[in-house]
Amino acid sequence: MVRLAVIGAGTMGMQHLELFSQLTPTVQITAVADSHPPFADRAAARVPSAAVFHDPLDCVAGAAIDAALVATADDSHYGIVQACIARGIFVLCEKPLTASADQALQLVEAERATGRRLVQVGYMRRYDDGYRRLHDTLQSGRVGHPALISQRHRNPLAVNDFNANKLISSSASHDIDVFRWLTGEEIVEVAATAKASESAVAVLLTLTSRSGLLGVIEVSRGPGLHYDIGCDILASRGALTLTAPPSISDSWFERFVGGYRAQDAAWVAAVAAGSVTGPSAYDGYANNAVTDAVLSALRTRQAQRVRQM
Ligand code: ISE
Repeated sequence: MVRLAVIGAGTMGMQHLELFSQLTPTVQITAVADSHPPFADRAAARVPSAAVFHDPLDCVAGAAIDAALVATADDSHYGIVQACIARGIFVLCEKPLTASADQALQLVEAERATGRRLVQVGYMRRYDDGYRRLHDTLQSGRVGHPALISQRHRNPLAVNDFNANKLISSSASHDIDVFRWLTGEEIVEVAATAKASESAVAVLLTLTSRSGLLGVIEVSRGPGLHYDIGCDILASRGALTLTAPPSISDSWFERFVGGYRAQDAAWVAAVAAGSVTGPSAYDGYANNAVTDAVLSALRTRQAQRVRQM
């Protein structure tokens, strides 16, 4: 049985809490934490037996736990994950792992110093049926080698009011991870351009991998958009398209609930077995390194090399 803390009880934290509640008896939520007291209280109301903390770091330091799910504000991930590593606690952290590649690299090194894998990053698309089919087909070699991966990531204004920078650092981190995962290659060069018009924001990214594979990502938000995710692959012996579930809603959680459920269940099973195998701290670091380069490309209006160890 895995004793779990749910740290961060905003929208995403509460969704994870519900998914983990369905995994009893393998997992027991023994602690909940949020620095916003009403959020901590609503999590506590859902799991009355859990200890309640109003400071995530107090929770990591003092709760009776083996593992933590971190779904707090993006810029707080670094300190919380660092504390989990220091205490030897398994941690599933929502994306992005940290706010910069430098911070993420520190986590990679801290985890390495423990001699075991403790960190997983929440790139849940790797657990989605449609993306898994794309991955399996590419691995089988049936369509040859990928040459171009084009991705579409549109958000309804009602659930996403991000500016261009935040669309890149938060939303596009999924698409960046998909590119790395499907190609099995690191991204070495990026370019970015953005256009904001009233409440609509569109960002276009281009990616080039080490061997020259290309990626194009449109990430946007605006009035009249539905949550719309697409992925098309041009490969040397054929083309592939992501097949989506039949009902498309405006909620990213509904679109990806299968992926979140599979991710959380696989993570708990791995923690119970004493090791984690999903997206690693290094994946989080590589993603942060690409994001840093993309933000710099947007600022300078010039293509940028990705600085990655
Ligand atoms: C959100 O933070 C997510 O994680 C969703 O998966 C993503 O599609 C959305 O754009 C983000 O706002």
